Amino acid sequence: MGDHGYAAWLRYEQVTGDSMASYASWANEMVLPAGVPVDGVLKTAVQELSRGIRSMLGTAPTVEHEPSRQRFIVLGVLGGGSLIDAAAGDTAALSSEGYILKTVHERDRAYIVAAGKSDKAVLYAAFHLLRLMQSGSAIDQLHLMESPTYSLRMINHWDNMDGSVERGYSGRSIFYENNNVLSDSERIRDYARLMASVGINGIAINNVNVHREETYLITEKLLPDVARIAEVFGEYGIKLFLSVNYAGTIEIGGLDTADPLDPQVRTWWKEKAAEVYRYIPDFGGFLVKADSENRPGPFTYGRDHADGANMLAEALEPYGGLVLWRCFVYNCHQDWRDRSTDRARAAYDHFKPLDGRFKDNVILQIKNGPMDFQVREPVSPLFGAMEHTNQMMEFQIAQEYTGQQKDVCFLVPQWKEVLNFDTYVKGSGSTVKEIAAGHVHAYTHSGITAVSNIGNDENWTGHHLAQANLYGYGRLIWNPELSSEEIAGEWAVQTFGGNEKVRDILVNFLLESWSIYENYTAPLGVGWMVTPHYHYGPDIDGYEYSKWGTYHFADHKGIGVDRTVATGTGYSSQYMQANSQVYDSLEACPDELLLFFHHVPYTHELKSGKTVVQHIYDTHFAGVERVEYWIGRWQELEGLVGVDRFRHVAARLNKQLDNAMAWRDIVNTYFFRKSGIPDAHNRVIY
Ligand code: GCW
Repeated sequence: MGDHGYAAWLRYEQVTGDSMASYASWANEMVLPAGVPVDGVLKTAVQELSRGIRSMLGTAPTVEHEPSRQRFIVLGVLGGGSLIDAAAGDTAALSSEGYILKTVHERDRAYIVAAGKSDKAVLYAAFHLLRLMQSGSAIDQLHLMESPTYSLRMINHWDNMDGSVERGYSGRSIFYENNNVLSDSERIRDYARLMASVGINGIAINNVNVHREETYLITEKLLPDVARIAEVFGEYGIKLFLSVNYAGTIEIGGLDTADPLDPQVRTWWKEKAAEVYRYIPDFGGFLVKADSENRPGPFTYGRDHADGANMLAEALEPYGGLVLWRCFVYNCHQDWRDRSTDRARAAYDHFKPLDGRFKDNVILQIKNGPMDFQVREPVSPLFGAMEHTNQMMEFQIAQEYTGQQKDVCFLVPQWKEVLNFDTYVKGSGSTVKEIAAGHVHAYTHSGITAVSNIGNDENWTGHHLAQANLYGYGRLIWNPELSSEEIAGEWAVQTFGGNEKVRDILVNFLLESWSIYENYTAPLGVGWMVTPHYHYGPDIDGYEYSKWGTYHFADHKGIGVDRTVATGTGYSSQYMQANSQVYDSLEACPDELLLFFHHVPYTHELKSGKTVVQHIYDTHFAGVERVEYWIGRWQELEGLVGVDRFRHVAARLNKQLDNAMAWRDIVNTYFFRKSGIPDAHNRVIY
């Protein structure tokens, strides 16, 4: 089974060579402080550590209260026993999910302490120790202290109860089938393990588009099943969240309104919250898509988003529950003839004026870009712009617009660019990374979430290499200082073994893959040249005359969206001055975002010295060439990676090549026909 990728990065293959003897010397015995009940997440930590060690070394450690050997591992909660406390030192800086990993050498014995501030932290410590062993790192001089940077580290599933997954590219849902909840599925436990191993602590298990059947998830009809999933998640330190239907009162509550100020509506939600917490005492909260893409919301009643969110927040407040209120709100019935409406402006225009009006247990969930998870977008100007309102970032691990897990596109470098973006909302250093951590504004809750890329395909993510995005997302939001290269390297070694050549090829391919994908698809930040609805292959004008607010305005002279203050939609003014003046200026605007902010002639010269149209030709030829190059490099791995995974990736790379060629030829031909300007290098354009 392992060879088909089910184990993902938790393969725990037999360790050989020098490390084997060293690891075995420590891992024969696990000491747990006496008098501490080993249940819940702590029990999971013990089980996971034993399981990993057994798999890597052949025997599981014995579990003792008193050490009987000269070398051993101590596992437990800080403050929970003399061995731990003697080793711990000053741990005041650790958060409640933080831990230490420390090797202690005494005169006649030595031991590794894996200890955390809470049971959950102990589980994270156990997974960290296993990760070190799985990647062949030395463990005899450990001196590590770790706390996650973000308190909410979430995943959102767009799974429907009929078993389909909206924007899913890896099979069907692991949570539902035929409108039933698959509450007894082992696979859900295996998924929880994978997620806990990279520090995920909250998962919303149903699509933000809540249809009829899913509306019942918060009722007694389905809560017993949902509670069973919550229990499994709970054993791995993960809180369960549900997406709710804003119009629940009408659809299943027997009321004729969803007005957030209506007392009956408020009472209904309070009753629902009470019911949910009766079944799931540590329930995380509600995720809400309201007044967005035809979903119901408070606008119908002349109310605003603060009214809607606060009504739900009031219901969850007594239990410590959260409302994750999405800001993906825009006019999806726009007339393309109307040049005054700019979808990119919408989130900021809707939400910024509401700053300070949301309750403390509401968090606004904001997509990383102002449009919608394109291969390249600027960072949403709403992020950080509301000093008195909790916010969290929403990424998309699912590769909706980035190759749909047929093409390789490692997104960690993209997410890092977003996190490192300086918003200047409180002067320089106000990066997205710091805002999401609650370090810039004093948020009561904040963090990062992302749309999942998994399904019931045996390898979880469709493409084996798409597992790197899932792994990388978790690692990055635990510690955003990790480099893309470190993350890719960790993943490659754990997933494909320690062979250096395999690691190098995987890491270098992953690191280049986003730029390759960008090269052969929509140029210079303009986005949206995809097949409508499906969002995979090229269709340059597919969204050009549609209602979705997604236009590139290409004509025979030029292309791009004028979002400047002087002559365009003024979107650029939503940024702080340090950024808006850069974006607003044709000279200063970075090349990769040029067409997002400016409409320019094809002959406009980029910073690179090329004209726009020549850049389009060059990048599209280059993109295809690099796919061909990596197909060749992958072939070098035959015999070095398992045959099934080797073939699977090889087959997907061939599909990627077809896709890249289709993009190259259609994009190049389109712009050649529009502009009449030939390629400076006379390559084939149709
Ligand atoms: O990008 C769009 C997707 C929709 C999705 C929506 C959203 C869940 O194409 O499928 O709906 O974003 O984020 O709400």
